[in-house]
Amino acid sequence: MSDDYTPPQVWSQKGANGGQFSNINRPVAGPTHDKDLPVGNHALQLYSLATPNGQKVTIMLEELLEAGHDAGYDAWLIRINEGDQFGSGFVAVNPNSKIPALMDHGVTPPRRVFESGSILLYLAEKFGAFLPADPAARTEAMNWLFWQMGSAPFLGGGFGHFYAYAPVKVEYAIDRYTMEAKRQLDVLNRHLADNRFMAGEEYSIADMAIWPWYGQVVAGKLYGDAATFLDAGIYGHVRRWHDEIAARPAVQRGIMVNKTSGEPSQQLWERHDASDFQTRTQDKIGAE
Ligand SMILES: N[C@@H](CCC(=O)N[C@@H](CS)C(=O)NCC(=O)O)C(=O)O
Repeated sequence: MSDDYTPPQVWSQKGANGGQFSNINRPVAGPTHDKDLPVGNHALQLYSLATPNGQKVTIMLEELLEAGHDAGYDAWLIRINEGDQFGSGFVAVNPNSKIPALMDHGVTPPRRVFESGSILLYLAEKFGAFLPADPAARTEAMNWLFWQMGSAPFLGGGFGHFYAYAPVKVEYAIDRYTMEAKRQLDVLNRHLADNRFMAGEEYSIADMAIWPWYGQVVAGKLYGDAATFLDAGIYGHVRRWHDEIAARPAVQRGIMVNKTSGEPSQQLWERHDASDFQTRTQDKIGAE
């Protein structure tokens, strides 16, 4: 790896590039191996991992249950660093081989839903929840949901990757994506100065999409010391909004599902029943 690279006329793969995800990066789509996905007892089957994209959906499912909806679900662990997303069963649910992916067996024939924003919208419409009924507020929720889907790759794939994961620290790349991450945080901060939630007074799927990324980075929960590097203290309105949402019991449960790192008491590798939060976390399983 050097800083005087001249791209050849046609790119070709040279093998692992040494990055944190080099073992799963590949230039082609499709399955690498045959593997069926497990199916549990609930209508909704989630295949995921507790990255910010995965947490959006488990937060939504726990919020639906908390609000009394019949949204029971099984959450199965997809270990992306071991290539589970390239199994034939997973690719049939999401041809893009990325978590989260959902199957709804409550409809005939069973329906696949992929892309976290699509899953949030699907669940919001299915249960008639967390999407404002008022057309103006609903449009605002959709504006911010789509903003998140377009913007987060700059925060995660751009800033997070080059600041925390790349095998070399490239000043140009870190500079470019830090500038954009800070600009996006300022977009949110200005909006949240005048709005309690993203779509106004009502907590919605737009908040659930944005919180695990931008909320968590401001709270110092993503990419090591990124909050210090980004001078996150200046985004006070984002922090106020983060803290209000972080206090919700459904959010506290949602971020534990399919989590494989951090405090063992906060890791629920698979979720099949509400009682799993009390009985199946890694501190309890490890002690069995
Ligand atoms: N736009 C997609 C992005 C999903 C995504 O990037 N998932 C990552 C984890 S956060 C993944 O599965 N990566 C595995 C891989 O790239 O092979 C969504 O929002 O659902």
